Order: sequence, then structure tokens, then C-alpha cells
Amino acid sequence: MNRKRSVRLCFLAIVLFSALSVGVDATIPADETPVTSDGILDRSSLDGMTMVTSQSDGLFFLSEDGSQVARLADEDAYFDADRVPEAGTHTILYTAANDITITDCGFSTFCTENRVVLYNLTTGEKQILFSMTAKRTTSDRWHDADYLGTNRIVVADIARDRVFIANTSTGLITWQWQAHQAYNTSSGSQTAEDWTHLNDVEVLSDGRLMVSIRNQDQVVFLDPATGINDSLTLGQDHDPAAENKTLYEQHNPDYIPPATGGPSVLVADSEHNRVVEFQRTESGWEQSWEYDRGLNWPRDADRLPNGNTLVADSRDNQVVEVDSTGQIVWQASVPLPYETERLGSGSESDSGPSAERAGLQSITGESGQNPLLVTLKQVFPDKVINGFSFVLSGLRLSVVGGFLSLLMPGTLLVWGIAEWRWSAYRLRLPIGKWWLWSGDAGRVWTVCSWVAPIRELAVNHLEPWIPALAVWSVWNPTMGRVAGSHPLRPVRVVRL
Ligand SMILES: [Ca+2]
Ligand SMILES: [Ca+2]
Ligand SMILES: [Ca+2]
Ligand SMILES: [Ca+2]
Repeated sequence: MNRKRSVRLCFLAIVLFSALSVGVDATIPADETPVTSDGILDRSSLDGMTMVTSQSDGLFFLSEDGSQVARLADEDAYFDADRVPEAGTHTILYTAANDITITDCGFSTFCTENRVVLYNLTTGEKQILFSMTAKRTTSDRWHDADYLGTNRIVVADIARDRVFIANTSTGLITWQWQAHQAYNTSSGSQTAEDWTHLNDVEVLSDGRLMVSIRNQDQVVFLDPATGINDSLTLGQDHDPAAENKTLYEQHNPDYIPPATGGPSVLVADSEHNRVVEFQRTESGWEQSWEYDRGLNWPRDADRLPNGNTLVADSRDNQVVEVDSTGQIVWQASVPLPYETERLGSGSESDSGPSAERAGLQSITGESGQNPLLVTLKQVFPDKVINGFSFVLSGLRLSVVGGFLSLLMPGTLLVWGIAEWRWSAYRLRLPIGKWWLWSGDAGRVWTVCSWVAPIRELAVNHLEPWIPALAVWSVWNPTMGRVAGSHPLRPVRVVRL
């Protein structure tokens, strides 16, 4: 077999494999549940139901057998949601984000409107308590706000690296803590764009606040008057050389108080693909429980009153309830879940015992990580993988399936270029040589930057690819030939 035919067969095999992977991977069921905004649930059916927020597909209500009862889809992305009996028996508070256009947002690019909403499940009455725009469409979406009583909320303001308390009647911020008060810019992501990714806040019964500062890999305890109590901080800022980090880009820590076996903190240790609990002892925080069987970027874990743990397993597009032996006793499919609540069992882990109190044994050993996903995470930055998983969940594809499916257009492109170069044809563009040599990255980038949507797309999603595009535009092999690097080669010219 000659060499070209072997290469062609190889290309064909990759294309077929890629096509097949898309078909096999489309495992997230399409949602057939009618969407409604008006009184989505009957009041008799609330307790025992599981509420799940999805970052891509709405707010889901699931029955005890895991089937979908209702779905709310008023907002682009839902994050934290809590039942708030203080505000009404059938009322929830949720945090959501909606992308808005350049003209409506007041910034020079597309932006996000973050909002905190009270919603009555049985009447459909919706009240936007507080909203604020932020510059970026993905990294600036608020993930959490909690209800503090009439006209008071606390917000984990991921966009401005702070926590604040607001009066929702006047719209005024009455207290705030800025991450700059305790951290310098060499910590966390070390970028201005998504420095801390401050993603969760919880007010404790004594008035202290527990805050998750994701990119610094820390859960901190704040005194509203004096700031962070360093002696209570759980986790250390990410040290790439450290083998055994305490937390790695966590989400949704829950404080379990002494009355139910704490102080302990149950947290979704997302990049470690586990949920973990730390008990406070005389010598500090000690790991008291861990569960990692099959989890793939979990972002919420709630301890239920019976000692089971309810987990939003984000990249596996599912929610699971595991018992003390590690068996899955309940599960449901939801695209890119952010967090989950079992209605009737208190908010988060409010009514659940600590692992120590419940006598839970750690269940570890089986990583749920697809080996290809592990490799992809070594090659691409977290930001790319996370952005990709968000886009793919809308297409009902997993991260691995998405990358495999990209092989098809990529291979067809390379195949096409190879066939072109094997042929006798060469391109001659109807423009002068000056342009052929001016295809440098800076010029291309400048031209593209004039178009705001392209700039926004590039900044949010394509940043890691820009160096590759720059190399390509400089190398520019087809144009180089026309410009004379092979002047003696017979060329059949095609005019465009
Ligand atoms: Ca919640
Ligand atoms: Ca919270
Ligand atoms: Ca939780
Ligand atoms: Ca929860």
C-alpha cells in the first residue's frame, strides 16, 4: 500500500471513530418536561422532592423515583437555590445569571446580569430582590446568595472578589469584605479576570461568615468586624509542587455545628473529584470522611438527616445520594448540575449529622475519571475544560465525547490541506505581496478586535488558542509558496 493511501485510511478511521463517539456519548436524556413559570408544583408534593440547579438547562424538581416533575427555565444559568420558609412556606431563593447585550449592559462588551430571586413554587410569584451587572459573561456569574431575613441578603460576589450584605428594599450595600483585605494578587489565579472565584457564603448562627475562596483553595471564617480568623482557615493556597493539597478548587462548603456533631465542614472538593469532610479538633482541621467513588467534578454535597450524602456530580451530569456504605440509593440525570437540595430536610446540611456523629466510613479507591479526561486536564488549563463542559452540556455531550467529536472537523481540515498540498494546485490570491507577508498575529488580532463579539468570544473562550493561531498566520505555508519560496516548482494556478 502506498504511503498516501495509508495516510488517507488513517484519516478516514479517525473521522469514523469521531462520528461514532458522538453517537455513543449523547447520554444525557433530552428534557421532555413541560416548562412553566406559573406555579410549577403542587404544595402537597414538595417534601421529599429533590431540587437541582443546572448551569445550562434550568431549575429541576425531581420525584422520589428520580423522574422529573417540573422544570423552571426563566434564567440562562441557575446556581445556588435554598428553600426559605422565613419568606414563605413554598418559597425558594435562587441566584441566577443572564447574559445581556452590549447596548443594554453599559460595558463595552457583552456582560452578565446577576440576580437574586424569591420564587413561590406553588403560585409562580417571582420577586427579583437584588441585581447587578458584571463585565464578563462566564467568570463573573454569581454562584451563591443566602437569605438573612426580610430585606437582607448576603452575596458571594464572584465578579468583584468580595462578600457583601445588602438591604434589598433600599438597594444599598450595608457591609462588605473585599478579598484584597487579606490576599495579595500573587495568590489564587494571579489574574485580574478571575482572581479568587469566590463562590460561596454561609452566615453561621453566631454571626460569623464562612466563605469559599475557590482559586485560593481555602474556606475561611470571617468576623464581620475584624475579618479572617487565620487560625480557622481550611486549606492552603494552591502550590503546584504540593502532592497532598487539602482542597483543590472547592465549591459549596457546608458548616455542621456542634449540636449535630461538628464543628465540621462538608465540602465538594471539585478538582480532587471527591466530597470530603473536616472535623475541628484541638490540633486543627482533621479529615473525618471522604467519598470519591465515580465522582467527576462534584460541586455540592449535602448531609441529609439520615446520614446519607446528596451530591451534585457536575461533569457526570447527575445527582446521586450515597448511603453510609457508599451505595448509591438515589440518582437522577441533570445536565451540568450546580447544586442540589432535598426539600423538607433543611437547607444544605442544616439537619444532617457530621460524619463523626453518623459513624461514616470513608469510601475511596475508585476514581471516576476517564483516563482520556485525565490526559485532557493535563494538556489544557482548567478554564478551557470548564468552559468546554459548559458548552457541551447544552449539546448533551460529555467533555471526553466533545473532544473526540472535535477530531472530525479537525481531521477533515488537516486531510483537506494534505490533499491540496499533494495536488498540483496552488493558490494565488488577487491581492498584492505586501499582504502575504503581513499575516502576522498582531495585524490579524487587531483586525479581529474591531469586531466586539469576536473579541468577546476570543477573550472568554479562545484565549489559549491565540498563540497557535499566531504561529499559523506567521507560518502561512500556502501563501509562502506563492510569494516565491519555491519559484521553480511547476504550479497550476487557481485564481480565486
Ligand atoms: Ca443551596
Ligand atoms: Ca450559601
Ligand atoms: Ca451543600
Ligand atoms: Ca445543597
